[in-house]
Amino acid sequence: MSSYMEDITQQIAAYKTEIAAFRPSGEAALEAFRVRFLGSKGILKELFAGMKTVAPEQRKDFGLVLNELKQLAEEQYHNGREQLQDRPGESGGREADHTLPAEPQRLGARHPISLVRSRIISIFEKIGFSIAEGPEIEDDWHNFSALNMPENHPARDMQDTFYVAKAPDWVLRTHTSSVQVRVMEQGKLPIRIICPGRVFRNETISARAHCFFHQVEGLYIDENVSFADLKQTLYYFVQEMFGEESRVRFRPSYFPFTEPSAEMDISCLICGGKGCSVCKQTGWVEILGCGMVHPRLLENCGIDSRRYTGFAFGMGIERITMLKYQIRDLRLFSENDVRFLKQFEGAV
Ligand code: 2U9
Repeated sequence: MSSYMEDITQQIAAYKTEIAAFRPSGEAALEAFRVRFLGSKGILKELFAGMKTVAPEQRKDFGLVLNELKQLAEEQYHNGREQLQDRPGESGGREADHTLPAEPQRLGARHPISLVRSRIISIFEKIGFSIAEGPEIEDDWHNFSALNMPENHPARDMQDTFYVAKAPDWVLRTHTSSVQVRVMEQGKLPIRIICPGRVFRNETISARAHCFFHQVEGLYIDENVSFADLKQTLYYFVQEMFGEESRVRFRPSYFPFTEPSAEMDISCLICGGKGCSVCKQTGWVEILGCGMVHPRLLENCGIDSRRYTGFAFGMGIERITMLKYQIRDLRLFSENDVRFLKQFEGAV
């Protein structure tokens, strides 16, 4: 065998090994392979062109070897193309088809507490209430003393309240009334605010109670504010929140911060007042507490109680939400179970 034939045979063996081992890393690598071996100025073209320098008696065998090499290169090229097409992602593979319909975008759902909180806010905003917010960690004065809750009041007990520090006392606020106190202390009258926010109580967790929940409290202080204003405001709220057929009733009650005080019930949403298991056969369900602001509170905050009067109310957002959406267990609100949360998709 001539030295040219020896050299070229070795070279062909090396090409064969290289071709057989080829696995494209991406489109660019596959194209480079095609150009190198199968292109119009590629290795195979050059090898076939060299045929004429091969001795005539060896030409047939040499041709067979070259054809085999060409076939292998073509096979590897096609295998490589298939391999890239099966591979997802941008490192090669199928080009993105922009004509296909878009993948549907999954929107999350608003949390039911957030939905109801927004609804309550917009109902009161329509009649001139603005929103006030304050700290979740409060001092003794704003959470208890200013609100006519004396030293020995049971709510101050460590069993009921989370203390962050003692003497001086700092607590996780047990209601958003502390925000109203802060607004009253600013001394700008009249006041017409609602105070939404998270509150904390040292309760055993159950279907009906939790160690944190959400409140919206309201306060209206001006000259000549009466219990009739309170009743009409809350009646308007109920009609907007629960529908025009809803009826309300007020029962006398006691709170240290209001005098007189009342609890407000609405006609049962399930039976319309006929009596069922939800309303315990009474036809009524309690939704909030309210009353005329105790004159001592006004004075505590530097407001002249002979000139000004006011009403206040407080409700638990969880309670309103449970009634509105017929939710039986308060713990569902904080368990983050998507099966529960998904049910509020699309609610606004
Ligand atoms: C000031 C003056 C008066 C707020 C009020 C209630 C009655 C009440 C409860 C409802 C369910 C709390 O979430 S709940 O447990 N609230 O019954 N809240 S009157 O009275 C105030 C607040 C601030 C300065």
